[in-house]
Amino acid sequence: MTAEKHLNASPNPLVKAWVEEMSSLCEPASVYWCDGSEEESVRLTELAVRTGALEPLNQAKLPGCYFHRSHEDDVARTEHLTFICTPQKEDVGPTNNWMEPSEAYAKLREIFKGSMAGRTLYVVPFVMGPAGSPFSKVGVQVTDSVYVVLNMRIMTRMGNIAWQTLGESNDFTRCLHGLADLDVNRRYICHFPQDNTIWSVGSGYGGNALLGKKCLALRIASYLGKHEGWLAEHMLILGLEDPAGNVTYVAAAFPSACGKTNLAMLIPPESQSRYRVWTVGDDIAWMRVGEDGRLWAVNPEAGFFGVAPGTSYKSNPNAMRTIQKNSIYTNVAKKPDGTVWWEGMDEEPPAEALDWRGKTWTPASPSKAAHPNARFTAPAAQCPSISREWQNPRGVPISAIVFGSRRSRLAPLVYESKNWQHGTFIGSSMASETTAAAQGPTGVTRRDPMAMLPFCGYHVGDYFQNWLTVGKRLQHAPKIFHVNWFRRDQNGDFLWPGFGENIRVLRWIVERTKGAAGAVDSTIGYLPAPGAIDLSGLNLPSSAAAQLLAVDREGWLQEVAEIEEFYGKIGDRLPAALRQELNDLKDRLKSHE
Ligand code: SAT
Ligand code: MN
Repeated sequence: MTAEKHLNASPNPLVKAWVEEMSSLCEPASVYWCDGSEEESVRLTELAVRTGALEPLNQAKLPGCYFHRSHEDDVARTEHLTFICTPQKEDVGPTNNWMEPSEAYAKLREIFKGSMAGRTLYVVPFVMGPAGSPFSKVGVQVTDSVYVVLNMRIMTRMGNIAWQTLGESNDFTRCLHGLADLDVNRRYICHFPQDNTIWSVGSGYGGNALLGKKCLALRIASYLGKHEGWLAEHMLILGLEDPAGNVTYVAAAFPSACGKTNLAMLIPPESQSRYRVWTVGDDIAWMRVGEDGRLWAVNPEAGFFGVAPGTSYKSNPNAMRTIQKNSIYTNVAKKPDGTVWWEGMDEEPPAEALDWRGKTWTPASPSKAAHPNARFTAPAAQCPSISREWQNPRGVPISAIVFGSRRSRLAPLVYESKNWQHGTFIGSSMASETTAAAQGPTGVTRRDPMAMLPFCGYHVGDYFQNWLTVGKRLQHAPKIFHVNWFRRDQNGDFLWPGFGENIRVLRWIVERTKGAAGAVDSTIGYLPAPGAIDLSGLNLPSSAAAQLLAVDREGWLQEVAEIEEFYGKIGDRLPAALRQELNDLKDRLKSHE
């Protein structure tokens, strides 16, 4: 593994020059160019085991599976340490942290300087998007974390395919990542959209470190999408197959840890078994206007980085089956037999285990065995419900877009927007309760437009405008919906059973896109007509059904006031059309006294 041996791995002189520059900054002992081969994966996994970055799990029960424990204060994305670096502060808008690019480069250069002494710098070439797709983008990540390399190998198309895709072009995202001393006070995740560059230091975790994911496929890609006329969204993509065998594609945005993976892999209950859900993606959608005037989507990723706690054979059997082999488990609990456990796995808690910190845990322990944001990394191809179309370079045509939030009150189970502009308004003004996917308090309601609050790489007002502009180019625009599985009753219990039963709501959504299924007009949009959602066999009390679809006028007027406050922060880059939608909503609510 000498620098010499691998320096010719990329035929692209621009890549070579950039890697040399990064290497002279970080001063690693050696440079290793990844080729993405199976043989390489075996070798790097062995190395990771030798150095302690990975522990092998029980290879008879979980073949090819490994376990990783991250640093105790490096277990989730750190939004307050994430920056968009543009020359003008105004360009990042009110929802992003800003740093001036030369200041950011200087600050991070200080931390990177010599930080890889005695270590290996891995060059990880990768493609986001299916091979040969016009959607796809190339990135090159250099990193000193072998755990990151092995995760990138699952999450992206990694290796020589990237050099073939890139050719002699300069069109690649330059991703520099280093663990440095994992000091939270020297942790920065900086994006330089104008330079197509990402520098991340001081974290080895998920969205902070796997730079193809949130950093490239959302923050940088959303900026590219603005300039190139497409959408990069925090959305799952699924196909719903009806009993006649027709598949309708739906893209759905939910904030992190709100059930995107579960919805994307849904298995209908027995009573709905004539329907089937096919998984195209569980986290990110890149969407373009096709020549046919429809919206086409690809999943830029090749794997799932899913939340483990709560995942069980009951809540998500497809995910459980996906992660039985060739997967990396991060911050879960480890059982004495070398298998894994987490809260909500729906299996007897082990009498004794090692918790995510590596300490002995028993069911009597006051703390959780797995970190609430513990994760699995698994190849998408292993998913039993993976769609036949998931690697189609053309993508899949989207008939419905769904915005989903986690709200104990107010937002009904489902409603439909009147048109693209109204749907954009609904997405732009959505709010959700925070989860363990990001550091900070959980359960706090915050505006999270299109579930992109932490991921929009430029001014949120311009982002809304891009939605409206893309919509104008769509001759056959998808219908836009809002869902909320998380509404609670006065006792704090969930009103809706969720999980597999969500198929009933998906069916209504898909039927609406075909002009079927009944709806009634309301002040906030179209609600399902009584009986339009199939509730047979659910045993849902009729009061729950009514509560799920209730529009609480007082609550919505309060909501309007909060949206006004949020819109106020956006300032004059807020599209006038959205302000108009807000005023119209307010008028409708007021006139219904
Ligand atoms: O840590 S990640 O950003 O990759 C996962 C998530 O928060 O959605
Ligand atoms: Mn996500």
